[in-house]
Amino acid sequence: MKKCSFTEARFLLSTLDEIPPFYDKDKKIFPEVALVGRSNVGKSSLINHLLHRKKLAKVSAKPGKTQTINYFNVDNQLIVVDLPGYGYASRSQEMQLLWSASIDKYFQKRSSLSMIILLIDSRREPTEEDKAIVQWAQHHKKPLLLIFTKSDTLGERERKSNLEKALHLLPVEHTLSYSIKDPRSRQNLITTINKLLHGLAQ
Ligand SMILES: Nc1nc2c(ncn2[C@@H]2O[C@H](COP(=O)(O)OP(=O)(O)OP(=O)(O)O)[C@@H](O)[C@H]2O)c(=O)[nH]1
Ligand SMILES: [Mg+2]
Repeated sequence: MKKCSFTEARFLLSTLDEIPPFYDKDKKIFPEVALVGRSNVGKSSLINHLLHRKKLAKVSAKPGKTQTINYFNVDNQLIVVDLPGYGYASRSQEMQLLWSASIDKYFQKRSSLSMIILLIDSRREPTEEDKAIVQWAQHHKKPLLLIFTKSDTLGERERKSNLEKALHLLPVEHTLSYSIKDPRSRQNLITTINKLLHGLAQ
């Protein structure tokens, strides 16, 4: 895959159903990068920031905004996937079960899944679900990037100490801190995604 510049993005589909992978015009499967993490961690905001589009993914100050799996085509090179967040207790149990089943199914069945981006709020401790995602990625040898979101909400010292604590619980090789208020976050993320996807192709 050539380097992806994240210049052009287009919404493809919003569903909880299992769907076939997306193909390019030469019938090659597009690699997929999925963003996962607890509700309100900032997945949809990060997608809008990364793709330079204010309202491509739905964002809310209240948890539980993204209720389906959303697929976006980026530069006709890869697919970015916005998943519903987990751990949102006020949602009905039925919806929670439906979401966790859909996320599980996505991870188990999606042959085009090439990279997982797990988001953790810089201010919060990782959860059991976060641990399960890390274990799943490591077991299935999927490239995994851990992103500490909302880094602008903490001072440098607190941010670093939280990061160290989280890495103790989630021993992950590739990490980034991210703020949608900092354009450098976006550039670092683009470089890292390209590096991890390229490593995969070698
Ligand atoms: N200060 C700050 N706030 C952020 C940042 N990223 C996201 N937020 C805020 O966090 C809230 C939740 O953002 P979303 O992007 O909707 O979170 P989500 O993970 O998609 O949530 P679900 O769809 O419920 O899973 C919004 O109020 C955002 O404005 C950030 O870098 N800094
Ligand atoms: Mg969302």
